[in-house]
Amino acid sequence: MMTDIHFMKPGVDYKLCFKVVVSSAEAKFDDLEQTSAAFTIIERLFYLTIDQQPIASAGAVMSKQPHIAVRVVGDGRLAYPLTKQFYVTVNMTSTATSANGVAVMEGTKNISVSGVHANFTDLLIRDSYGPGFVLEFTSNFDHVVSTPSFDVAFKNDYYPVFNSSITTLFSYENETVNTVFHDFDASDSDTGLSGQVRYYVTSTPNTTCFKIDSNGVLSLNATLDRELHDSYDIRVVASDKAPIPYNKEAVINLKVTVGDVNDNAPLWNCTSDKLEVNIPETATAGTAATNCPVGDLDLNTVLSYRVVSEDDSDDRFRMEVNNGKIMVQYSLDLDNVTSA
Ligand SMILES: [Ca+2]
Ligand SMILES: [Ca+2]
Ligand SMILES: [Ca+2]
Ligand SMILES: [Ca+2]
Repeated sequence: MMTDIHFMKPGVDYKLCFKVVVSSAEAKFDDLEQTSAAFTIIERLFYLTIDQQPIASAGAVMSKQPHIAVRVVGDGRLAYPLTKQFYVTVNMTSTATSANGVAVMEGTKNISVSGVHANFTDLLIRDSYGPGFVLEFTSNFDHVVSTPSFDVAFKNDYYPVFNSSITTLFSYENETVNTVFHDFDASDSDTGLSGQVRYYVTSTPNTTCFKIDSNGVLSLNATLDRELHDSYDIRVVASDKAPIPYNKEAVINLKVTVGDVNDNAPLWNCTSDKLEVNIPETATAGTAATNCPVGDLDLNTVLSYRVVSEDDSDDRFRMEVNNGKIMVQYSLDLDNVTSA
């Protein structure tokens, strides 16, 4: 089976003649000859395809240059051999909404087809970035093909890098606003906006207690209250200044522990500041008349109790210093007072 026969010129009444040729003529092969029916060779029609789509960052030679191929209408095969010289010219259109200027394409925009390929090598788009770029390729025989709309990125090769790996911070509650926690520093190897770093901080639970300035100094923005939150998970982010979504970020996750300060007065666990109790006169000495302990929101609180004033001339009650219970000290039976 022959697989690579081709015809250089169109025409009619072509025939293919096949016969056996042997090195030493022998009469028995003389009649092994066959001629095909007449057929017509029509002119090949061509079209262009984009075999490599461009990938571009603004201001830099495209990291992937467009590669164009000439193919045959019908079976789509590469158009080997081309008998005429082909050229391909590229033009750009842009509807980029985030463009920061008028899009300009530079580089060699008209190249000759080598074999069946036109591979651009030095195209670059500058002064604009964002989605909505289209390249249109036209041959000198008016074949046209266009890329899908594509995105020109803002050139940004490197992520910011923090120079510290701190993971925990501590602060007592009630520290004054602007108290500094840490001075972060991050660097970025790009040039221009892509190499400049800004900082921001977020926290869980969400709070505005932390702030970070343009130099990376993390400090207190509002007073902490350990009784509200005793720790925070915070993210310190260094982002370069390339426009979103082309910016790159580095993150440090920190646990902030809030230390306790004795900033709460004890509170009776009662609903009012006046407590009335009824004690049967049969209550014996050592019975607790009340048990209304005190709570304190602060940590590790040691409480002591004392009576400030009393109307108990018979000394029938006493308060326990360590737990605040008011105990019956003598029998309340007025007819039979005995010592406890
Ligand atoms: Ca960068
Ligand atoms: Ca507090
Ligand atoms: Ca406290
Ligand atoms: Ca306290």
